Amino acid sequence: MSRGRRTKAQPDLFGAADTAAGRRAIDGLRVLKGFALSEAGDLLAAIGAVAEKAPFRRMVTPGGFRMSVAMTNFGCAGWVADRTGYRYQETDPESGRRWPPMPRLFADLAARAAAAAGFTAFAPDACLVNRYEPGTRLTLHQDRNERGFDQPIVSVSLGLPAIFLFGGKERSDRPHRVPLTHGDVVVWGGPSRLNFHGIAELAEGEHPATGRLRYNLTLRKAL
Ligand code: MD6
Ligand code: FE
Repeated sequence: MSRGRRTKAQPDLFGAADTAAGRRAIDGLRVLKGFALSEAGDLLAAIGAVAEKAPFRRMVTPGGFRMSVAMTNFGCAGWVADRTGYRYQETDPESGRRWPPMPRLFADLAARAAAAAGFTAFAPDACLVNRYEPGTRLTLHQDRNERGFDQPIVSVSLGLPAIFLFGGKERSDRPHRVPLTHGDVVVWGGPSRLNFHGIAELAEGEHPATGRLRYNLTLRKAL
């Protein structure tokens, strides 16, 4: 990764992204432990507000499977799945209206996290919100519906802990297991941008901020 190269070692930023085999971090993946902790309450309040305008829904994949994770979007573009495919679109297919605008807080946080990982001037136009209950999971996938892959993706974890599965270029590559907890921010870009990844089945639990739920925000430059 050329733009994402950090100039000096910040071991705590790598933290959980270290491989079991050694201290080497996973290429292109930065885990900023607790980066969003002080803003978590505001982020959750905003998620509650968006859900009133664009309710969480479980989308159906082109293969005909209903996803176990419920989703909604903020921003100029929202990620959707239906029987015809996966794409970003400017309107919510449930209502026909535009997605609720991205709160300033989200774009600011994403830009700060991206900068901390070496990506300057990140300006997201899409924020996908995932909601997990214990027992739900996100199978290995690639994020390739964005128009370009030079910008990173900034991902914020809230509520129940999860294991982020970070695989390779092939679906069959055995993934690393990266634990993510409330307030963690992942910045991902560069050479592994198109690697397969997912979320392991969420364990049963109760979180003071979200109860029996995990939320994940992924902020992207989609258009
Ligand atoms: C999640 N995240 O954490 C699922 N994709 O709920 C993703 O699929 C993801 O965290 C691209 C970049 C960062 C991510
Ligand atoms: Fe993804």
